[in-house]
Amino acid sequence: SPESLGELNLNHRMARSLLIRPRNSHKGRFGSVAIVGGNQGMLGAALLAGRAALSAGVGKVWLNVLDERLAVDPAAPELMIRQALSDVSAATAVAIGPGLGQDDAAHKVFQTAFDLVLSADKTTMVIDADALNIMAQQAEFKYKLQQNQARAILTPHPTEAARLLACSTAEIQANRVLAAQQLAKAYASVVVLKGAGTVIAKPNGSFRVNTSGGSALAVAGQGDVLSGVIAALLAVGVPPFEAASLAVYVHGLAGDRYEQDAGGSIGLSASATVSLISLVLNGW
Ligand code: NPW
Ligand code: AMP
Ligand code: MG
Repeated sequence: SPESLGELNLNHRMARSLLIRPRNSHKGRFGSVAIVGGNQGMLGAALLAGRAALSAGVGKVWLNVLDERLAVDPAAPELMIRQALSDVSAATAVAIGPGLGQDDAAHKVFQTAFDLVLSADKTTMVIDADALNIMAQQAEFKYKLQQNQARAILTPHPTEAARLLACSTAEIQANRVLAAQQLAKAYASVVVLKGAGTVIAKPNGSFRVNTSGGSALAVAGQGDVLSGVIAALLAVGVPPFEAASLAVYVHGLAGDRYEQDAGGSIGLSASATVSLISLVLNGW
């Protein structure tokens, strides 16, 4: 039976408590995130994910990007921008895919980051966007996730889920819970099937359906923001199913807060959502 995600439950409160900052805390206490992506024309996706991870409270963030023309993000100079193939195994959590692209370089970058995460005992990864599209083309990644259980969270939108299951987007939407459960089992990973009523599923079939968030979130870059928030929660030590569901819930609340303040659902940008993430997390 489904667990509704309409309100904060005890697990969320425990997860959120990991983000509370004791008086003597230092940045090392809050983990680190590496974002892998940002190919030509889609560097913004990596910047959004990185800024979102900072807004969610992680200690430090590296951006491994394919488009190396930007040395610093002027809006978030705390982001550490480096070459896409740089070693991610020192990060506590890695989000691979925002703006990654699907060219040969993107394939090599995905393979490298994926293998480094699996080789590092304590690192977990979010697999999103073009990293999912690459996984849909090459079965080896699925086999490796089956051999290394519970190391990844997959965050497909309905069309990415359709590519992974080799079916149509309409078929995914016709039974979203089943689709999320099938993917979670096949990839031995937590799956976040996005879109109105996001489904968060575990390999054993248990799942939650999110009730926060509305059509204000139906704009470019929101998925990239969500990836950064999930990675941040993983990095501070929240277990994967809780990290995924709390991040989805908080991201939705940010959208709801915008709709309340703006009096409608028009005009929320992914960048503005980044700032709302910390407001929502602080506001509980
Ligand atoms: P339609 O239009 O209905 O037929 P793609 P992408 C469908 C990066 N980005 N319910 C919908 O299909 C990403 O990180 C970079 C139903 C839609 O047209 C990726 O790396 C940005 N259908 C890369 O771009 C900002 C839904 O999927 C199609 C659905 C490609 O990612 C933008 C698009 O899917 C972007 O994030 C739903 N809820 N949601 C940047 N600023 O740098 C989606 N669809 O072809 O996988 O393209 O999602 O844009
Ligand atoms: P992406 O398609 O990867 O950019 O992801 C879009 C993000 O916005 C996901 O987290 C979706 O769940 C969320 N989103 C988009 N449209 C809606 C909607 N109508 N209601 C709730 N959430 C949405
Ligand atoms: Mg996306």
